[in-house]
Amino acid sequence: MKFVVLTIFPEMINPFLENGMLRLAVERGLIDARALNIRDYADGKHKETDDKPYGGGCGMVMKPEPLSRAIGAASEIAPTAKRILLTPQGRPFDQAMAHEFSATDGLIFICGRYEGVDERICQGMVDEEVSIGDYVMTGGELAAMVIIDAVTRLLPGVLGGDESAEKDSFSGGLLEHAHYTRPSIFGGESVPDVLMSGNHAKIERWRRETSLIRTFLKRPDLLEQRSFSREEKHVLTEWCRRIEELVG
Ligand code: 4FV
Repeated sequence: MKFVVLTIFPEMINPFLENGMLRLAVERGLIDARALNIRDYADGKHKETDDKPYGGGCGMVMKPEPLSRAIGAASEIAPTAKRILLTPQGRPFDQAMAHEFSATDGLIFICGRYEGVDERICQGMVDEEVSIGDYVMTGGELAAMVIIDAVTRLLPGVLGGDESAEKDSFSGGLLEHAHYTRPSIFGGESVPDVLMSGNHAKIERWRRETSLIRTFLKRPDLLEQRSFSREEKHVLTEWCRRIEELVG
């Protein structure tokens, strides 16, 4: 899978690609990721990539010419890649979109700075606008890295055998169950006995049940659109029964 990040700060991106899971994915040839400096496609001795906004007002806007050339160069590297503009106005990024993107063969990220990019780029050279959250950052670079990370870990062969994306939070629409490791007692708190029982059927049921209850307690919104299995209905009604018993 190819990732091309268009930015005026490639030095923000390269260390990210040279560490951890991303470095392994590059070394295993599972991804081809690079940053292109938009300034390399700017004109004049000052290589301006931004200018004052027409109509006045504060802040600067990214110029269309350097961006359009950089997008052209990126499309030569990854001809079928989706061209994504990172912006608070975009489609909210989530695990479902991460899976959707992981099924494509490439993504080109346009990282805005200042007030944003000239609208003629948005209209003519962008396939999708994506937002990582309802807040305003100083640039799109962090958003590009968030998406590259969440997508790359879904690619076959990236997460080793002992790690799998299948049991992720949000896969199956539920938050992940609690995790414990040695020591068995820490801060006076012991690990739930079921996890020490070696009874995998019981362990799997405990994990499904705690995922469901944690989701109910922490992110009930995730359950609104969700249909429940017979076991899940039983777990939730059992909890309601106990609560009603408690409150009498
Ligand atoms: C953003 C977000 C974001 C807005 C102006 C870049 C900045 C600057 N990108 N999700 N939230 N972008 O705040 O994706 O150009």
